[in-house]
Amino acid sequence: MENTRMCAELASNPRPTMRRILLFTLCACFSSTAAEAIDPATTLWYDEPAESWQHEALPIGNGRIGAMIFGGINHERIALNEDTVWSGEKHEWNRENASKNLPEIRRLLNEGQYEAAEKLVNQSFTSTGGGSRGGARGPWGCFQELGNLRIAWNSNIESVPLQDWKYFEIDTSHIDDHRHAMREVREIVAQVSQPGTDTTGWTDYRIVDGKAVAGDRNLKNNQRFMLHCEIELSQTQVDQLGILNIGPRARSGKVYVNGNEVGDLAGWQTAGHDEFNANVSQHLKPGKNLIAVYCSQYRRRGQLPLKASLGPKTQVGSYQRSLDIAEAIATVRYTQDGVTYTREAFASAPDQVMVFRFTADQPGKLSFRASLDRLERFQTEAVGRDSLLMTGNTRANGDKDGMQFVARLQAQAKGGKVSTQNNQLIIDSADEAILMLAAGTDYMGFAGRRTPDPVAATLKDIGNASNKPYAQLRADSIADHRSYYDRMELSLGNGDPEAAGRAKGPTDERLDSLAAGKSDPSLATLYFNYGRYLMISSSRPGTMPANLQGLWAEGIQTPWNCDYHLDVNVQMNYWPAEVTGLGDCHTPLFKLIESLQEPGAKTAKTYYDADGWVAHVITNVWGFTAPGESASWGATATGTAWLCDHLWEHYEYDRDKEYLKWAYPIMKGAAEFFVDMLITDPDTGWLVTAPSNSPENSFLTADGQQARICKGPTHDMQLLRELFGKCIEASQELGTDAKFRQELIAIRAKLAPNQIGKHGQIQEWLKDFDEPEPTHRHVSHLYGLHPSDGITVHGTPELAEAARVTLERRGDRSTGWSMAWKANFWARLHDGDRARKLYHLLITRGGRNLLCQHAPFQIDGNFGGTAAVAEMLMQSHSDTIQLLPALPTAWPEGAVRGMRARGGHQVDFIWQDGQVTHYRIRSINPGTVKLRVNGELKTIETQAIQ
Ligand code: FUC
Repeated sequence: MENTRMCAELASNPRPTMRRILLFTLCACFSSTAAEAIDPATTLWYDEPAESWQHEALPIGNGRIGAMIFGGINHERIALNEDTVWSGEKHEWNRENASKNLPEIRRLLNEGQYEAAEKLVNQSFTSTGGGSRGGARGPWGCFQELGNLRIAWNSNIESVPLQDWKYFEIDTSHIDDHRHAMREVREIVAQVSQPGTDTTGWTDYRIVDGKAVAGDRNLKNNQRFMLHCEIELSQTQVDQLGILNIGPRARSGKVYVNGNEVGDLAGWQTAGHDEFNANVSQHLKPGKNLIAVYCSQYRRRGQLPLKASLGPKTQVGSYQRSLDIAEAIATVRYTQDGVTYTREAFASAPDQVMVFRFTADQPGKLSFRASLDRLERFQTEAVGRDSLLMTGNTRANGDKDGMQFVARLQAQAKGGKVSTQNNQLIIDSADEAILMLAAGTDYMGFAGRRTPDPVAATLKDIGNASNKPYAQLRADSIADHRSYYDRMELSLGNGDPEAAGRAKGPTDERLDSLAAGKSDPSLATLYFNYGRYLMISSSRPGTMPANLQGLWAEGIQTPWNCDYHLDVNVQMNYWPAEVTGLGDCHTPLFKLIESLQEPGAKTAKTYYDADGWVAHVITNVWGFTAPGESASWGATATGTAWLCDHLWEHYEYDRDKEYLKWAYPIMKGAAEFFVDMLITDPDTGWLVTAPSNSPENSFLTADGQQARICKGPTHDMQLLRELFGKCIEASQELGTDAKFRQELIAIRAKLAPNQIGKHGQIQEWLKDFDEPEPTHRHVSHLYGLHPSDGITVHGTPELAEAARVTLERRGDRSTGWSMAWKANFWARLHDGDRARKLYHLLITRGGRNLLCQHAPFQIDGNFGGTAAVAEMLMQSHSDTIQLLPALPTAWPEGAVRGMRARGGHQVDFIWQDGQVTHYRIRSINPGTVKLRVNGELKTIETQAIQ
């Protein structure tokens, strides 16, 4: 239990009076949750299975391999991932001789001809080969699913396959008026989903064994279809059947049974699974039944649904699906026909396998089939009597084979029998069954497993793991996870008795209550803890860095290729790492940064004829560093400076000079690039970047041009002040590069400063342009407020006030990550209540599984949310530790153990009635620190960390 652990740790390390007071009070703070079976601050749970991968399924991961667990009763889908499964390949994206166009682009910018400059950038200064636009099918590539482990439970009742369909295309292309076309579609759908519909003129469409054998055709963009299937059911079938399954490729649309709408085929831009399962038993009747599906396509091509069946309805009780984030174990439990079934799942880092255990409280009750599949390009074969091997290749470019991927599954059973049949594993009448899954690819890039033979590597993994008893695998996995997770602890209390009561409910009900304005401080703690859980699960030393969805992806074409965006997203992923004690989980990002130097040096030469190295807005696992394919967003070159801030921050928290010796040359190379790239703005004499964008935003000039390409946006200048400043500090720390340091000091002084614009806001561009979209999601010109510290409440109050105006003008509601960033901004402005408001918006507008929704699912907001709570409770920028700088009034009491502060400190503190009552600061190098606490600024001596 939370309090016991915290007390035990403190007790094992006796200290003078302050320590005893802390010990006593921390125990009191955490005692109210001690007796609960489910800790509401560390457990997500639900009373029904998940249907949606991105909104409901629960993630597990060991940093490298992971899964999303649905907890289906008759059919369980476990969506699998491995962190290197990428399509694409190495490619030359730099545009030859691009730098020849630089003088003209800059001339146009200097003359205020922004539209013309943008046109020229589009023609001559973007990446070649379509850049990221080719997605999963081009060389740029895309992170994608490994596949699915599917478990089908045996049932005495036969499913009815739905094989004979008819379809027709709804053609509204002759109607010019969009609204009229939509109305017509709705009318047609309403008519033909009714029983008794005339289907003359419809085309036959027959599916056998999951394949269309007649009427097969692809959906094109924006085509709309109706599908119809008639089935005759007996009274017995109506009594026993009821779960309608349709999938996996329908993208979006609706499903009707006998004229009743029974649900949506949800989808966004991925060609994902989104299998539709719904209990339709109340709509079935003896005799003829009509099932109708309306399908429409959002952006990408897909196919008509290929699998459809009507399965047995299930009588289950006491269903519970949960994820314990302190132990990293997912559990599904339910009772069926008097038997209680329990499934446990975890991704073990020490053993490099995912483990799934199935038990029942009566012998011989476990009978199921397990299979491995993927949306494309795979084969699954049985190996021996107890294993399956799925192999395939992603696409390198078009149909050419790319990297090889492997998933290997092995079954063990107590009692009963394990066999293979039709490339499936059959578990028959077992008392207990364990499935182990190993995975890998032959990607040999900057991180990941790096094996040329993933078939052999996975065989070894399974061999090693299967020699360990389950209890040992489980205990080792928990101990390993806890070695990260337990480094920090937070309590925001449980709130009043009503709030504490609500906190006992399922997570989705807690979300509804929070959205209705009811307080639940332990849900705020849960979301904070979940960010740490997701970090430990998706980014560990040696793994790939967490991408846009961490480690989890569904389908082949994933949103934004699930890549690394360098203009906020990948950085936000790592905001909570250092402060919450997970500095080693930060290191995969450093390997990515290191790997960009070589391709980035080529890009620096080709585009800017500059030394050093540079990357722009996006990168992938193939070393992409060129500008993005469109001038509207692709020209920002300071993503590299932002990445280097992370290199420095790691040093700030750890004070490890050996590490700094490794990191400094990378930072220096980034700075050298900007030294060459900067130009003097003829109007002001300031040094500015050109060309650039204020990330992804556009502006209106006084003469009515709408443009995005500019010079010296505030964001760039804040970043460069910081990069140069950190290089100056680092070279001093290392006693090196005195000459370069002097050069940087001189250049830094000439960088365009922060300016306050006509609304009293921080000006976003060098000139005070108007914004066509004042509520744009990016708030890049407040980089100086957070994560940087160029703008602070105490140091630059006027700029802090201007930052507040900027935030008011931007508004609160936005994409997931944008709200997370705003929570951090408000914390830096010391407005705890506003920060909490943004944090709650982020939580309540996310998935039921607490995954942040951009939408779609994008993990940066989860990490940004965790970082925001840390910023509300403790800040350590500008050489001062501040306790409770932005405490929301709704969190009047709480406790923190093990938060990290810049300078190499660990901070514990307790507060009551909004006032810090106890604190303790321990340091790697004990000495004096400046501390702001309860409105007082003082200098204190710190203790050594033991
Ligand atoms: C940037 C953002 C988008 C999105 C994408 C992945 O382009 O502007 O909102 O988060 O990254």
